[in-house]
Amino acid sequence: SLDAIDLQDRCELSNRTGMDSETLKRAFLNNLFYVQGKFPALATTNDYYMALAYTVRDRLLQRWINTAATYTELGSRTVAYFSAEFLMGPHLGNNLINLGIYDQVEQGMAELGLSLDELQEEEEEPGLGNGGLGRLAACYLDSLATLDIPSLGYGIRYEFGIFDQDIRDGWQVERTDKWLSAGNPWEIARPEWSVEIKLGGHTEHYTDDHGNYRSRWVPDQVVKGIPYDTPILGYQTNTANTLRLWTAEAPESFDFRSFNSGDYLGAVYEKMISENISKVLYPNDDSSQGKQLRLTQQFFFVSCSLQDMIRILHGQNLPLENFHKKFAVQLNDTHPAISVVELMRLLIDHHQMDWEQAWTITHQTFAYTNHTLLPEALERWPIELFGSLLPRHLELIYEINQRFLDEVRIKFPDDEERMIRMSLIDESGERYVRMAHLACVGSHAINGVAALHTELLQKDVLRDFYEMYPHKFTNKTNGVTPRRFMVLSNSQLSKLITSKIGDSWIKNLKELQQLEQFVDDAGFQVEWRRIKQHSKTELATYIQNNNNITVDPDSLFDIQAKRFHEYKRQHLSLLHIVTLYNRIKANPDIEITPRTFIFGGKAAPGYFMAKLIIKLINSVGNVVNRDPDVRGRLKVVFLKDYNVKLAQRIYPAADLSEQISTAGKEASGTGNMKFALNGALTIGTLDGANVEIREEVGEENFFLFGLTTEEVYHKRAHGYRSRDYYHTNAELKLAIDRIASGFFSQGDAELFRPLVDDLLNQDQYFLFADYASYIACQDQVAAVYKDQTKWTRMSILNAARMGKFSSDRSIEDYCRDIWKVEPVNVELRQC
Ligand code: CR1
Repeated sequence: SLDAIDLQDRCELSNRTGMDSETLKRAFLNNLFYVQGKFPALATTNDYYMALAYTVRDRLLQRWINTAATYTELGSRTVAYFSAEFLMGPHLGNNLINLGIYDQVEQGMAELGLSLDELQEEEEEPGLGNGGLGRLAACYLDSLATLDIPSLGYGIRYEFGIFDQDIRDGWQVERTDKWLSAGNPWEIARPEWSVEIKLGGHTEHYTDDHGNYRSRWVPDQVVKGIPYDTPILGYQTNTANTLRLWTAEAPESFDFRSFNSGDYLGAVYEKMISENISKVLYPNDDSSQGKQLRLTQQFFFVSCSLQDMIRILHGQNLPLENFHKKFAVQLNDTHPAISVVELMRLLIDHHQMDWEQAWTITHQTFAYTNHTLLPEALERWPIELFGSLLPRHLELIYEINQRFLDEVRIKFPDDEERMIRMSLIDESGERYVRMAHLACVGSHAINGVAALHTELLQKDVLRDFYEMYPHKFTNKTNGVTPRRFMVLSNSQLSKLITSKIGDSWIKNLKELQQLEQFVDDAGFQVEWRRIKQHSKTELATYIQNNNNITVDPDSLFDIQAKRFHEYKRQHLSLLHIVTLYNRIKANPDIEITPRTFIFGGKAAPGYFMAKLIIKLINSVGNVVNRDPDVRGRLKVVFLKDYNVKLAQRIYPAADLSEQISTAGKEASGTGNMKFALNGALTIGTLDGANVEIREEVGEENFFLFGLTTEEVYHKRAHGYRSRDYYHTNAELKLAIDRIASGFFSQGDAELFRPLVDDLLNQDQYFLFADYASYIACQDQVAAVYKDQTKWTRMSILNAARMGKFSSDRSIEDYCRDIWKVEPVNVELRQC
């Protein structure tokens, strides 16, 4: 135990790389003493967590330094993943898994009387993302490192990540996320690599000594970007890549000037304004707000990163002309699209390169991933706002546009309409810069994130660009990392799988296919079911403790966990719940498959309808969970503050995964993959990656319902009237009437009126059109669940056939088709 180890002993421990249980234990106590300055009697759980984190970090550092040294020596071609969001989730558990020391550490901690689970719980997760897009970036960093691909993640070190969600009286309440307040043991600041960023001001034009016409940017504000590095270790490899996030500060020189002029408060104000840039993550998923601070954030991290890359290039004695040979930059949506112009500016204005060469380098450097078809998410910036913040960039955009439109004119003569549609500038009313167009023109590759999504991009949203540059387009179906979302979060299932087929599935997920040989093995089925039951029981305990609701682990766990958005249709699931409830009220003895409906997810703070849907879930839950007629057969649970940590508890416990977006709206989805990998069956539409999941697992193992994308388009074009469905479907009418009457809101018939009115009069997302098909499909789900052998069989087949959806496969596709980059082996040397 802790007390048994002599204080004197602890001071003498210094081994920072050993991985055996004894060495780890001693290093841990050493860190408690020297880093936290504590001994066991005074230590808090946080002290223990920090001591363990530093113990793990020491073991990462050796790999990290070796990796950097190897890349520097070899001048390796490197992927730079530019993303405004990295939703990393807790580092501790993942690093233990990837180092291969999870079990040793768990045992070592237990010997000291500590629980590794509790220590992991202590970590405040870095929630520097909203949802799928940010989490995808995190999965991709894991796969890049695991596949030994030299890479850097570049983004923003938001002081406040995605808000913490509280529920009060059934409503979402936002609280600021103070993830840095207890310190962050995983990052290292690198102030020596700070860079300066210009903002605002005007441009000047002059002729240089060689008689060349040149431009320069005279900003009215300069801020400093300071990089903070976090090591990203691959699974069972020596490769540890870097996530480099930028913090904004005021440069000393500026403070100084104001200070000398006596304007002390002015100087401090300047500092405050600068620091605002990296203060907070915009909490909108799939929508753009068009705020100046957001554009500033985008430019800030992009300019910092490109300057950093030029420094690295010079550091390896490579000429600037080789920029695109040294780096492949992936633009994660249009958020970093301004980098196309910033790289042009750096090459032309700072390094005197001519336009043609600068453009060749630039467009060979960048590739663009589109993540959404929703029009409200396509970023555009009013010209005024853009020009006042980035005057030089606006000039460059005009020049890029002119040359681009000349190309369009040559390829499509006499097609004025096309030129207007494709221009980088939207001139239909107030003038805007169209960031997706900029990304398309400035990149050599463009991709969607699922087969259907890429097809729709080509046919619809980016059709003109597809016709112009068909060779640029490819599909790259999303994937998820099996390390975090199986090995770490579902250790029992992982161990069962490994006991049957060995552990190479963890790096080669296609090998899960071998599980098919056990699908009819009764013993294996029993084990499979026992583990699912175990995870459900654990989630039930969590629900009991957090929501004070008792749920039955034998009931069907029906889960929808994702951001709240009308297109994702959490309220369609609600209509199903109300329908089941109505059936019970009409006939209390009706035979019904017991179900626990679990929801998790945040709504954008300004998205009224999404927040109203959360309120409705809680209101329906309050009635259904207490009604004696229900006899506990239905439970509705809203789990607050859905984040990566909670997601890791949820996936293993799901029987049914709700993937019920309106066809043509969800670009891919990635939760759908994590659920199925953990053996949940999917009820879903033919949307996003659902299409490919169904193809892989087999249509007989997937609960399909709803309109297809084409049917939705067709209905919309021919005047969809949701009210007709309401009048012709008695169960639907009853469900809507119950909600509208105030039955779930203590008689208040006004509360949910905006939602009900919208569904009756608009129903943009075709809930009513899909209702009957959804209910029929859910009835079938309930019937199959009663046959546990059949269900288990389907569950095993789902997991066994998910190999395609590893983020390793996605990254291999990007490496081969877009980045043209090869793995680099890192040898461990003594540092
Ligand atoms: C999409 O909505 C997709 C992720 C990751 C989201 C989701 O379907 O799985 O991206 N898009 O590709 C998004 O956040 C800003 O757009």
